[in-house]
Amino acid sequence: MTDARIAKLHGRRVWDSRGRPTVEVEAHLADGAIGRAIAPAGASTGQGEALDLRDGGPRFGGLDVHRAVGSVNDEIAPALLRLDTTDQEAVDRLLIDLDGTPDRSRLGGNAIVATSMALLHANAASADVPLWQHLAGGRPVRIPLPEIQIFGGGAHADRRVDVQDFMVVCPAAGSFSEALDWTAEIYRAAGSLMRKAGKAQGVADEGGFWPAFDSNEEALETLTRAIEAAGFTPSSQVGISLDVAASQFGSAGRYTLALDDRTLDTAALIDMLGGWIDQYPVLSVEDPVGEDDHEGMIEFTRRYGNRCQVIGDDYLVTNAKRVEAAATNGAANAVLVKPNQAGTVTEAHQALRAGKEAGFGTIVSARSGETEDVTVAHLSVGWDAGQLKVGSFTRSERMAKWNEVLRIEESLGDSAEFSGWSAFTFAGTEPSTTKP
Ligand code: 2PG
Ligand code: MG
Repeated sequence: MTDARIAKLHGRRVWDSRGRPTVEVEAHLADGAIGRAIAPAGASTGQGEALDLRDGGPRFGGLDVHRAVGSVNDEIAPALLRLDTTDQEAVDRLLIDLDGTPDRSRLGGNAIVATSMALLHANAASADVPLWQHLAGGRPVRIPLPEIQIFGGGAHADRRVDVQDFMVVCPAAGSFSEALDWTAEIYRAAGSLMRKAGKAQGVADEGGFWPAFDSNEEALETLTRAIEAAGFTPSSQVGISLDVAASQFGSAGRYTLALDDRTLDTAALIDMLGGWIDQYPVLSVEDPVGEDDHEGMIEFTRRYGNRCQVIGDDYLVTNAKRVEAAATNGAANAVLVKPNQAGTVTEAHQALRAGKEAGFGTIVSARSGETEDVTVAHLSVGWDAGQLKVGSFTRSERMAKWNEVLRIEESLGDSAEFSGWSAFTFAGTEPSTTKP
């Protein structure tokens, strides 16, 4: 018989993909159901994000998490013991109140998000359904369009190029599985173009190539040629998605490019990005200007928001109120949803729902510091996000998520609907189902 009351909550210290300590929480319910989740960690974090609790001091660069693990075992576990977990919103509300700070700095965003996600998993296990299905609650879902990194830059590759993520999207693929097939070919083609040009240097934080390019444009050029070399038509079949993560190289009005030591004002940065949209098959741009550059976001969206997706990540920090304000001001047309940026599962869902209500595109996203945890794969399907971003097409902490969506797609059989072009909500999207 189902009994979703908490019998035991246990926090432990584990390690993430950058070799840094992080928090895992295991939740045991009275009926024997178990849920487990691990907190991820960002490198290019927005100012409004929930704060991780780190130990400070000399060990592991101050990044150890004994205090956050202590929050779970010494405070959260006793407070939540015997609580019925069926209502995730009520559980998350309790976690938020228990912490008592606006940025989760007392108990730690890492402790809280791992607990929130572990309880969500336990609840799905108690109901004996896969997590995505538990979240969907019978509503129709789509299998997300994957945004997959080919080159890493910015804060994830020592600023070798300014742009943080050079990604591909394959909206014309017939299924998620086919989109991965296409991406695998493009990734191989990009690798061979780079080796031929002597530009292969290593691997960035999320597993994409760490390029020895001399300019952002060289990365865009190489990526476009890789799409073609793999046999696909840029734009109508495969597009480029960029995470500029502009807060990493400037703030309102003043941006300094690492490669040629140029300083741009907001208008010049927008012009430069606009030039890329004109010249390359760019379908999506994330954080085109700094997180404090409201006017810049509005201007960029006004000029290019009908030609490409404009995503707020650092700018919106998975916050429903900020999404509503951005919709009112026309300061983006899509929202990136990161559970640990919001703090709890419920708050992340609120931000996603606010995005949908505004007609925004919605993208569930992992972080640059990740683990084998595949929660985001289930959130993207169960919440019908339309898109999923988890980094590159290498490294098991990334592949674990792509592979989990493959399993979900297979389990749905003929009823699986791939979001494809429907993932994009900006005006002017041209549907195409052309295959190579
Ligand atoms: C982002 C993410 C993932 P980070 O900026 O979108 O690429 O990076 O987790 O470092 O914030
Ligand atoms: Mg980002």
